[in-house]
Amino acid sequence: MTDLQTFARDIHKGLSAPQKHISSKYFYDDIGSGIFQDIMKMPEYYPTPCEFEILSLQGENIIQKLAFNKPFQIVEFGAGDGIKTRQLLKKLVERQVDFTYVPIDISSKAIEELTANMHAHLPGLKISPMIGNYFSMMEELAASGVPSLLLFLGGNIGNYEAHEVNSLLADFRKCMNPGDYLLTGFDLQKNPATVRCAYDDPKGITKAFNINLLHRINRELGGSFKTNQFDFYSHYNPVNGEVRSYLVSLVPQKVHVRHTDKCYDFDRNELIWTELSKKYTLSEIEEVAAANGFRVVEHFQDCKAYFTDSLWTL
Ligand code: AVI
Repeated sequence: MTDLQTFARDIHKGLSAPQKHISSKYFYDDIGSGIFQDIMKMPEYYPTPCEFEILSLQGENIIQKLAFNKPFQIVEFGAGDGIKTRQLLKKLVERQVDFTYVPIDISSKAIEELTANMHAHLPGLKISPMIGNYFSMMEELAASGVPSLLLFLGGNIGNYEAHEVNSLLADFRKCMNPGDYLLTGFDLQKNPATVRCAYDDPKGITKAFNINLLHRINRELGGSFKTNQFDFYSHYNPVNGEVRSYLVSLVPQKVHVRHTDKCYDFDRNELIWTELSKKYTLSEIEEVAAANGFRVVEHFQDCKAYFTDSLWTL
């Protein structure tokens, strides 16, 4: 199945379900990735500066916990622009540690820019990029047998539902050997007002990020969405730590998608669920680690304790 066929199948499934939904993984076409870069620059979107602080100020402490006794690799899933990761890599390059950085990203454009950037800022870095989806790369990595630190940063794990977290971690485990490490970024529960503002910004950048899903369906699948007939709504539930985001149909309407040759009916105020952004407590993180066969080495938090990069081992 081509990527376009998979997209069409998922959209059809999501828009014909009783609770309509579109997976947040479809946010990230070139335009959506650009909007996400803008989100990361918003003053309200605290996760980016918090993780930057952790990797800049605590990079040495993280490195000290790694007990590799031969050359190793640092494999980053969903590497993006790599600016935060560079803070950690810089420390290793300065210490002349023998390692290779293996960024993996689905976007060849992102990988090209990242590689050029890393070469410019860290000329001594050995880098061996991979383009593709994580899962097809995992088998290759598992077979290499090179000691590894896996990075899954940015709080991306928060976009996975509980059962998906378990299968993601099972996949990570499959490409790890005893003594390997996994460093995962988790956004932590905090004052609910702080979380709410990060996902409901006054300039409407997060709204544009969500509306782009509809533009994307129009562009790639021949959809007939009138995007001004949809609004955006996000809600943080501080009891379970879940931000849930939705598109809201402002009028009763029918939308046709040429590629699936189907019509979808929307009631007034009907929702399309687009994203889960789960905020964790430290004890939930420990439970998730233990339930999936990992041992927590340490949580590295920013000074406000808004975010943690948690280091686990097998
Ligand atoms: C990529 N991910 C961790 C972001 C988040 O915070 O859930 C995506 C995002 N959605 C809205 N703002 C940012």
